[in-house]
Parts: sequence; C-alpha cells; structure tokens
Amino acid sequence: MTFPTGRQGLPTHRRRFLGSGLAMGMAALGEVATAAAPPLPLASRMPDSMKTLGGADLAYGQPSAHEQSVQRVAHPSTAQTAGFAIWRTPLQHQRGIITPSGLHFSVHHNALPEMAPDRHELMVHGLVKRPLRFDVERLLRYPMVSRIHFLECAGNSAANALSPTAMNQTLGDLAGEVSCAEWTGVPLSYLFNEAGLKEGATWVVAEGADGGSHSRSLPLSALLKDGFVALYQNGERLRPSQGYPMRLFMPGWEGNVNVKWLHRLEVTDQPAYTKDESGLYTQVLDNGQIERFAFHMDVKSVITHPSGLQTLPEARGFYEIGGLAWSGHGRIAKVEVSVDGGKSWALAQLHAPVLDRAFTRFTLPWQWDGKKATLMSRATDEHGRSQPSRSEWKRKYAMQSFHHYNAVQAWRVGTDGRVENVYA
Ligand SMILES: Nc1nc2c(c(=O)[nH]1)N[C@H]1C(S)=C(S)[C@@H](COP(=O)(O)O)O[C@H]1N2
Ligand SMILES: [Mo]
Repeated sequence: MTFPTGRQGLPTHRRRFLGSGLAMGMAALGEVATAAAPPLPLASRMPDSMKTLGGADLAYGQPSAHEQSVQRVAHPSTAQTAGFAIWRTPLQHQRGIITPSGLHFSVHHNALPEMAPDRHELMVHGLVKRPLRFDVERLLRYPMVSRIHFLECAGNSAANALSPTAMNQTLGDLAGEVSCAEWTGVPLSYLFNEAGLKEGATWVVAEGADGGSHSRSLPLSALLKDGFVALYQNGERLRPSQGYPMRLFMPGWEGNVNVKWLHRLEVTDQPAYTKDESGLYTQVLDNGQIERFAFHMDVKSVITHPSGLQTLPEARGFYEIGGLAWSGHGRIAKVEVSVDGGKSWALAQLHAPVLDRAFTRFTLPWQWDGKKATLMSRATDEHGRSQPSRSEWKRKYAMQSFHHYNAVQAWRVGTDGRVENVYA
C-alpha cells in the first residue's frame, strides 16, 4: 500500500497509531491489509446459474433486484410532489467518485416542472450586442467540454449544524445533499462571445423555467472562466431531477446557483438581489453581520464506511475505513483519519483520480480492538484550507445559521459494533 501524499508526516503518525490499534505497520511493510477470507472448501460446486439459461435483459439497464434498498432518501417533511422537495444521495453505499444518475441528490423549490425539449429555449440578453435564443437542438450542435465535479447544496448537513444533540441517522440522511457526476455541456464563454458583451457587463442573472422562477446573480468573470450549460450527465442527457433539458453549472459553487431548467441568462451591471439570494441563501454570522454571495463550497469529507446506523459484523478485526472528500476551491491535498475522537490522526490513502472540485476517495486500514472508538476524517485542500471542528464552526455563525456546514463528522463505534452519529 502506498501513500501518495504527505509521506513525510507518516512516521510520526504511525508511531502514535500503533498504540491506538490501527494497522499501519502492515501498510509500511508494503503489504496489503485485507479482511481474511475463509479457505476454499475442497468440493467447490458448480453454481446453479451455470445449469440453466438466464433471464431476459432490459432495454434500459437497472440495478440488481438485490440492490433495491439502495435508494435516494426523501427529507421527512417532503412529500414526493410537494413544492419544496429534498432527495438525498445514500452516500454510505457509494464506492468510487461518480454518483449514479438515479441516486444524484435533488433540491426542488417548486417541484419538478414538466419540460418538453422542443418547446424549451435559452435566452441570452441584457447588456449584449445581439440578444440570442437557443433551442435545444441548436445548443446540442455547439462544441462541448466534459468535467467531473461534485455538486453540494448550501444546506447540506443542516441537521448537524442545528440540532443540539447529534441525530442518529445514516450518512445519506445527515449529509446526502452532495453528489459527483460527469457533466458535459457548452462553455458560457462561447455563448457570451457570440452575443457580444456591452460596456458595463459584470453580472449575469440566471433564471430557471420552474414555477417559482428560481434565479440567482453570478459574477460574469467567473462564468466566463468556468461556467457552462450542462446538457449531459454521466454520458446521457440530464435527468429531469437535474434540470433536463439544460442547467447552469458552476464548479465548486453552492448548489442553488446551478440553475436547473435554465431558460434565461440576463447580462447586467449589478446583482438582481433575487429572493433566492437576498432571502434564502444569505447567512447570519455570529457577529451579526450578513454573509451574502458566499458562492464557494468549502473543503469537506465524510467517512462512508463505517457510518451511521451500520453495524460492524464482527466485534474486532480488520476493517477498511473509507470515505469521500471534496473542496469547492480545488483539489484535495490530504485526508487525516482519527479513531480516537481526534486525539491522534493518520494520513489516509488518496485514490486516483484526484480531481479539481470533485469527490476524492480515501481509505485507511483499521485493526479494530473491539473497544469503543470515535472515527473522524479531516480533509485539507491544495490551498491549505481544512475542516473546522463543530464547535469552531458554531462559533463563526449565528445560532440559526446552517448553510455551508463543513465541520468534521464523527461516528461512534460501540462495543456491539453499532455506529452512530456523535458530536466530538
Ligand atoms: N430552477 C431551479 N434550479 C435549481 C433549484 C430549483 O429549485 N429550481 N434548486 C437549486 C438547489 S437549492 C440545489 S442544491 C441544486 C440541486 O441540484 P440537483 O437537484 O441537480 O442535485 O439545484 C439548484 N437549482
Ligand atoms: Mo440547495
């Protein structure tokens, strides 16, 4: 096993870890730590599936019938058809950096609009020389870029931000308003260049075609550099939940600026201060000041296994601790993992590819001694930004604030192997 980042830090970490039960010794010797498999029985028999003809396949593939329990989880107060709906990704089941499209989280302020691509248009207007109108067919003919990026709702992990006692829930329930996908679409620079920008053009108001006209103002310079109109998600056209037939995509920025069912981009010389930015997505700091236009999602990580409401099958022995880390500012540089509630930390292995503003997978072998343990992960990005503790985060914001929560998540493993959410 190799440790691609922060090798220098390892010996100190290792020494501290041997005492606390982590299998770091093995890793240092270049062996791969595994959960031991039982020996093969002498008479290994032919599986039944080899003795009969299989069943018919489907025109559009579906997950195995045995994986039916892996579903998005609706926010408890959200009926499926309600105007405001939150569907969370069951992150505890994700291994790898791409979230399957059917499990991508969703936040709808005005339910799921019925979108017919032949009637949908995107307007580019305002401070431009030639106002333009694109139907879907036309936009599909433009050159496109493909980017793998996470998308996270500003309100992700709100329960951990607000609840005075830790809620005993799954990772998906607690922090599943984040997913990572490959997005393919047309860079906004192509469309704005074609329209021709006028003097004074500095902001863009993006509006969705859903009932409540979800809209946000974004600085033009950032859109020209990084923004695109996404038409494809994981190689196929966008799912309705993700804004079919097109959405705005701004890598690393809070979910709500990624306007779905995008139908209007108005170039302006100032923000519009729409309800969605002046009301919903501003946040009060502890000093009483208001934080507005906090676009970037900060560095964050979660241990996906073991995680909330899971039970470790054996009361001691080898387990792999694994999870996902991401930062709205760039690449993940390192992830540290603790099994003793933050008293000591070891460097986890980062798995390639380590991409800019995307999920990065991390793992660490763990030899569990069967005693109570508190697992934590702490990510640092390439700019040196690191995750705060929960109390550090709470000190920065007012009591009622819950957006942009990125504090270290802790899981308590009980002597019975049960895993639960704790504040540590
Ligand atoms: N038109 C429109 N765009 C929208 C929303 C919406 O309700 N309407 N919700 C926003 C919010 S709050 C988030 S977090 C992201 C979620 O994107 P997803 O549903 O594709 O995960 O979409 C954003 N774009
Ligand atoms: Mo959101």
